[in-house]
This record gives sequence, structure tokens and C-alpha cells, in this order.
Amino acid sequence: MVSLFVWMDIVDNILLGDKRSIARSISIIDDNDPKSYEILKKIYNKTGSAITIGFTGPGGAGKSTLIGKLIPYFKSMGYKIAILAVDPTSPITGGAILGDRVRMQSTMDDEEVFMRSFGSRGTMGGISKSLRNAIRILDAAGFTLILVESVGAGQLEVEISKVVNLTTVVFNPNTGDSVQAVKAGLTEIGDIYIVNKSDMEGSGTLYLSLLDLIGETPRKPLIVKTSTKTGEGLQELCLNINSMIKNDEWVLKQKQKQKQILRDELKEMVLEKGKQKTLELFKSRSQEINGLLDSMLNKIKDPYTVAEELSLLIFSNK
Ligand SMILES: Nc1nc2c(ncn2[C@@H]2O[C@H](COP(=O)(O)OP(=O)(O)OP(=O)(O)O)[C@@H](O)[C@H]2O)c(=O)[nH]1
Ligand SMILES: [Mg+2]
Repeated sequence: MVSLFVWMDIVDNILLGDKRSIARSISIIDDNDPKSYEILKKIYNKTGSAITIGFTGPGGAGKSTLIGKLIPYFKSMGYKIAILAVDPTSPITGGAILGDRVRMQSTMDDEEVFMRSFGSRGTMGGISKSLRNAIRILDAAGFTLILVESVGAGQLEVEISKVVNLTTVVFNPNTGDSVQAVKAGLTEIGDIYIVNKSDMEGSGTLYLSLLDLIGETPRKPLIVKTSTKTGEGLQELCLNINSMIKNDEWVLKQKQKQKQILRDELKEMVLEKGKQKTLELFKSRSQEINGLLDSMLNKIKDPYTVAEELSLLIFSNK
């Protein structure tokens, strides 16, 4: 058993920005270890200053390359940057993150930028919860800008968009399915839509399709073109992000997000506690339960009514 003192050390070291302690606590969170709550409770009052930006979108759109190219701009704005690459399919030491490191060239030799792949073990709901907590660790450690890359265009991206402050969706012109992906559910999640690889043929058409599809929706997301090859749009993108997150309306929106987070945390906690209580109830009242099972077998009672009665026992805490 790990003593409380070791946890305290980890907490102190996280607050000092020690990278090993940060990485270790993120692993503990990624492993879904309940002990992570001991750390999270202690660091919570040191969180709240970091801004988180999600980069999502189809594989190969250029997310990693783009993040790498944006870093110098963000650094010049004074941000201290961490990157989390959410990849539920690859183990933490797997190839994907190494490849990403190569693509994020400008950050590769950059000691100041912390990078970590994440989400190798969790279920989908679990990943967004762990991500939220990993962000808190980085926040408490003093990172002021946390960039979260995730691959795909599915439910996971929708979940991640609820966790980060601002979501960008990156597309590139040479996958025909980009607009399809927009239709398939990404219309709701993006604050900024990026047509990357604007140096390539077809980017203009994709840009216009996006304008057509989502430019006029009530949320009016920003739609921009970038190229990591020519540098087109990169500085503008950073400036846009920076002014968006400093806007008053934005601050209000974050409070709404916080409410959603609290609701999610509570739902998860109630679910977890409910599972535990159910197990305990089956142990502590096994005789009574056996009686109920008999009455179900004899069709005197139905399982729905029995479950309802038992749930009353759980919620009334008897
Ligand atoms: N022509 C062109 N190629 C680019 C641009 N940005 C990225 N690429 C190339 O696109 C390929 C994929 O880039 P990544 O950055 O790995 O894309 P990704 O979206 O992170 O990919 P996954 O992490 O696999 O989803 C690489 O070969 C990049 O060099 C761009 O602006 N123009
Ligand atoms: Mg990538």
C-alpha cells in the first residue's frame, strides 16, 4: 500500500511543475485508480487558470503538424503549453505518440512543452472523465494552455468537446469524407472549423462547403483556412483563439460548461455508488433477496417491482 506521505509528495511536486510527478499522476488517472481522487482533491484549489483547446477531426487532417506549428505563436503570447494526445487505441508507449512527436517538430526539442498520450485504457465515458482530471493536474502544475488532440469524428470527439474550453475541428481537402463527417455530427461541436492543407487543390471547395453547411448556423462558428506548409492562416488562427477566450461572453459560456461538468461528475458518482450499494445489498440481505427471487419464480412478483423496491432501500440509505 502506498502511504499518504507519498501522495503528499506527488501533490507538492505537481505544484512545483515536476514532469515525472505530473506524468505519474496522469497515468494513475488513466488507469482509473481511485487513489487519483486523493491527488485531485488536494490540487483542485490550484486549478482554474488553464485554457484548454481541442483539436479533433479525421485522421491525417494535419492536427499534430498544426499543433506543432501553432506552438511558437502561443508561446510568444506568453502561454505555458502542454499537449495531451487522446488515443484510445494505442498503448501509452506505442508508436502513435512517437510519430506525433516527429510531426510536432517545433515542440520536439522543446523542454518547456509537456506532451503525453492518453486514454489507452479507458472506456469512452471513462476517457472524457479522465481527460478532465488529467487537465486539472496540468492546470495545477502551472500550464496555462493545454492542447488536446484526438483522432476521429465520432462520439468520443463530442465527449471531448464537452471537456475542453474551445473545440477546433480540422479537415483537409483530400479526404472526400470530410463534409460527410461534418454532417455526421461535428456541426455541433466546433467553435472553429479549420480547412488545413490550404496549399492543396480542393481546399477552396471544401472551405465553401463548410461555409454553406455550418457558417450560417446560429452559433456562427469561425471557419478558417491554414497551411502548415506555407504558413497561411496560422498566426491569424492563434490571434482568433486568443481573442475568443478573452471575450466576456466566453467567460459566461465557461460557467455553463462548469455546470455541465458538475452534473456529469455527480451522475458518475451516483452510478458508482449505486453499483457498490447494490452489491452490498445483495450480500447483507441475501435471505430476503432469496425470498424475493422465489416470489418472482412463482410469478407472485415481477422483477421490475422487486428492483424498484430494492432501489428504494438503496436510496433511503437503510
Ligand atoms: N500539403 C500539406 N500537408 C500537410 C499539412 N499539414 C499536415 N500535412 C501532412 O499531412 C500528413 C498528416 O499530418 P498529421 O499532422 O500527422 O495529421 P493528424 O491529423 O495529426 O493525423 P492523425 O493523428 O493520424 O489523425 C503529414 O504527412 C503532414 O506532413 C499542410 O498544411 N499541407
Ligand atoms: Mg496526429
